[in-house]
Amino acid sequence: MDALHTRTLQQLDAAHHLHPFNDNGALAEQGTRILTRGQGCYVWDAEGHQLLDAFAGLWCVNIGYGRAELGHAAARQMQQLAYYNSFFQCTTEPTIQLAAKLAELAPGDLNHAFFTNSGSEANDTILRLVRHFWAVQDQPRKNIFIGRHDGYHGTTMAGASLGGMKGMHRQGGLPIPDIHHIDPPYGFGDGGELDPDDYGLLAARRLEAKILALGPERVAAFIGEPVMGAIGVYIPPRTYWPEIERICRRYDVLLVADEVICGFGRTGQWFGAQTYGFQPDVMTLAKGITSGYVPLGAAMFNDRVAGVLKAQGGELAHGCTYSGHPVCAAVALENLRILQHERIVEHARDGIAAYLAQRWAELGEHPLVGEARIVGLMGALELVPDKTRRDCFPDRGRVGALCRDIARRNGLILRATHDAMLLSPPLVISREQVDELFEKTWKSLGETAAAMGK
Ligand code: PXG
Repeated sequence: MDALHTRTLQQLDAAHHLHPFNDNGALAEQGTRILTRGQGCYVWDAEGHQLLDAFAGLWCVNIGYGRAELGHAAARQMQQLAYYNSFFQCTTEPTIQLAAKLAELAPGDLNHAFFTNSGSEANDTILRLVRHFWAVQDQPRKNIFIGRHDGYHGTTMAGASLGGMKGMHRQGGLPIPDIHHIDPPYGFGDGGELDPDDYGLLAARRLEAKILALGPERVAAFIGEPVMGAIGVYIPPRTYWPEIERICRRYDVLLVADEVICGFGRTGQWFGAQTYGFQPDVMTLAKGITSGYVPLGAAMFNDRVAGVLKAQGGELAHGCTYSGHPVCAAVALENLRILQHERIVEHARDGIAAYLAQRWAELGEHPLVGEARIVGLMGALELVPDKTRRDCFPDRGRVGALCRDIARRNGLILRATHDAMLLSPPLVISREQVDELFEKTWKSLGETAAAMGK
């Protein structure tokens, strides 16, 4: 793209486009970065720079960029039947096929899909339908959801309320009523010198204490990301989820896994719940379901919940114009076909995860890194002022942003949350690209330290 055209677009963007999760005043001054092309694990910007996308867009481009088959699937479906809805006793073939495919892939008896356009809407959906599930069984007061401080479940009123991001709660009067939060499992910041297995139990038992404080007859569900993504890839100890599951069963609290990031291979299994050995009653999906090629989300319900909704729920007063959109469903089916046919999840787990973990651990040797953690193809580097301690930088987020910008100049996209550098590459990343990732990250850490005068 020529420089003049790029500048014109930046001016139009500054004048007319409000960006999510940006300081729009500052962005308009600075000029947005325009991405123009993607192939495999790389994207190109308007200035022609090639960038290794170690973040898979926004945790979503699991099969990598540029797979023409997905475009063909969309074009075929658009020509045949661009749109029809799933209201009023209707639906379309790809929508049905996708519901059946998800039931086959999802663990246990999560056999029933409700479609949305995003992960946020999937979480709105489960909040309403789970409350309805209890209400039609004469338990309308069993309506409280428990989430985690610093959890991320989207940006709609319900999604942001279920999440525990304080900065989000401050905008728009959140959380909405009857949503509570417990502290997350964050070993690096909160685990002290405890053995990880003991810390996992301790962190999980915060749920039991909260349920008992509220009264089990008030608590409808617990929701959590198997690995907390946006806050900084908090990887729970292996004791955490089985204990959460035990507690949920004991008090008849539904267990909701938000698999929006973890789903479709990110943690090395198809779903994070499989990596951590627990069985959700309800699961929310988005992102990797289409590898980000088109928007789509889904809520999956087990036989118990769907059975009650079908037998006693009456008309579900819930749904979007595009619930089960046939073009999005066709693209999702093609994406899932490729993931299965090319054994991409297995490749990620058996072929690349161990090598990536080894190189990621080497980055942990860097003087700026307090901890390097990783599960499957999802990791974080905690940047710290003093490697021998776990203190944060006083001006939280500044060093992370600095490192992110330096990495960008070095041809690498990493996300920064506060001062943690986050990793979530396309699952198709090769060994050579892992080496490139290592080199560019190491170099960027060095330049960050130098820029800080270290
Ligand atoms: N649940 C989880 C676990 C997510 O990570 C959502 C729900 C919401 O999905 P939608 O499709 O409505 O965005 C997400 C989204 C970040 C970042 O900065 C993460 C997300 C979205 C935007 C930014 O890491 N995750």
